[in-house]
Amino acid sequence: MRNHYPFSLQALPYAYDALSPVLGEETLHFHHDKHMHTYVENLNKALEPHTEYQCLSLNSLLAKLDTLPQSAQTAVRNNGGGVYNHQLYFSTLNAPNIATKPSQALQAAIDRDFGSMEEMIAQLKQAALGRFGSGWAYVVADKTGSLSICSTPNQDVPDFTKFAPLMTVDVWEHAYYLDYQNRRPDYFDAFISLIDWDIVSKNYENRTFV
Ligand code: MN3
Repeated sequence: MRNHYPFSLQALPYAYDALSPVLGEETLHFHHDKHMHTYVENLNKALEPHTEYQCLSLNSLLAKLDTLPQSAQTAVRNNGGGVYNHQLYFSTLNAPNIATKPSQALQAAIDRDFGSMEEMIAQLKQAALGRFGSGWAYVVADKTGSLSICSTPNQDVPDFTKFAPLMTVDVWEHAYYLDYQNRRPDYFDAFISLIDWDIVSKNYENRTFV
């Protein structure tokens, strides 16, 4: 999709029932067609009066929030972050338990920085469950290729000048309430079975910074 204003809603790369029963069709319709769509529309509204910022990529806008006109900063932070986070989230999912695994390079980094895949997932889960209220937990890579876990509140994003997110988990209740109600741990455990490690590996290989 076009990576500057006017932003458009990127279609899901799979059918609405593809992630069932882990994430049901109704969840995907609400989450993508309503929640994510609203972030796209409100990001465009926030940028509409600011023509000099309309050529910037989403990552640049989010990394340089403090250079934007003050009246647009909060709206771009919340809605631009909403667009970025949901694009990453939906793009790394695939049908439950498809046979993918990390590339050699990513697996080597996981082993070096966490000891094992199980430990990386355990630390991601801890960050996801420890996030009070709404937010996100990520696996990120820095410029040297080192991996770490981080978490943000609301629709904030990691610092793109230092970190390239490889995958993320949405812990807003709208991501799981229809399927898991208040059971965030059950959602997390099932969510992990949807991760397409081929795509996460490509995100590692192609990591970019602002
Ligand atoms: Mn969401």
